[in-house]
Amino acid sequence: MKKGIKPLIASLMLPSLLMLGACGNNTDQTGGEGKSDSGIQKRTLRAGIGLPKEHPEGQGLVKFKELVEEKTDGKITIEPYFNAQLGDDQKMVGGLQAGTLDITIPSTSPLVGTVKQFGIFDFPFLFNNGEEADAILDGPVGKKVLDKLPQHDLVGLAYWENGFRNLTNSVHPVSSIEDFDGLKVRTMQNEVHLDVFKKLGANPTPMPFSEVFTALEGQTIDGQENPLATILSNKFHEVQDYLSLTKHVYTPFVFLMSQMTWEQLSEKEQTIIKNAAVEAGQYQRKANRKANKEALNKLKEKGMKVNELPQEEKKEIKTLIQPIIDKYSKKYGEALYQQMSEQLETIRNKSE
Ligand code: KDG
Repeated sequence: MKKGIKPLIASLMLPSLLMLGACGNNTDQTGGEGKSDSGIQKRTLRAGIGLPKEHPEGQGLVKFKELVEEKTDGKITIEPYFNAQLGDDQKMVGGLQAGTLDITIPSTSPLVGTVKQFGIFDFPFLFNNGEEADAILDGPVGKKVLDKLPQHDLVGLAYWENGFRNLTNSVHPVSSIEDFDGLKVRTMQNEVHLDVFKKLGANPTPMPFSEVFTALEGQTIDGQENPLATILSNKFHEVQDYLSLTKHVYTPFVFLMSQMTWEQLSEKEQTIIKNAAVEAGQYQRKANRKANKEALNKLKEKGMKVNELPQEEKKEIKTLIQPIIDKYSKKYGEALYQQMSEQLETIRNKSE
């Protein structure tokens, strides 16, 4: 075997081996005893995310762990895995569907291949602020989308926040539509994002989050787009010179549990887990907004050249990409999109 090939194989196999470990332990805990309809059984639930522990998503998962272990007197323990140790988002979601992993909290964007309705949250410039996003996601529209998950062996317990996305690249500042021209931009595996960046003249490449830093470092792509806290906590400033404050899309996280795991839980356990996911989500949203506010100055201190995308350019982009929204709102459900638009209009009228 070629020298050096063994470490490569080992590193590729690690997420699967860890996932199998998760599967074995979980089955041991609950295998022969079946479902208890009242009490709380001793069990370990394994949760994987793609971001670092110090990112607000990681802090939210730690909060969830504390809440569950406190409310079950330690009978249920949560074992967190960070930094895509168990694989990228789609691989971890597949683990939930296969019953080899219990919990993951991905962005909704790469889930559109499973539940297409998540795609309505990917429309550019949809929300003006986090409060609007909370109202939609925690309201009837967000619930309707979560209700599609059980038919895909998944249970959605809460929405958390990834946040408003901004563009970084290593070529030049982006302050007009023309500046997108030819930029090799990594996007999430999401058809709306791909179509939008193509329409702007960029050359988009869909890629799992776990591969982005290496691709930027190797300059196989020029740029990527993410919320500021994600840019900072993943050290993208080390391989990107320019940060353009576009806030072009708001991305939710969704707290997912394997339906196989969920159905093993008693009603009491389900209530504790659900309430902990919601409470940790409120905590995570607050932490995320604080971290994103603070990240901008830290990124400037680390040498990133920062510019705003002017409002008139944003208006021009909105007009340019409207046919994409028309196309996908039909695909994802005209009535659902209409309901979301009407709820947003009501919120905005009240705030005037
Ligand atoms: O698991 C981490 C990803 O879900 C999150 O970082 C998604 O914004 C994201 C991206 O760019 O993939």
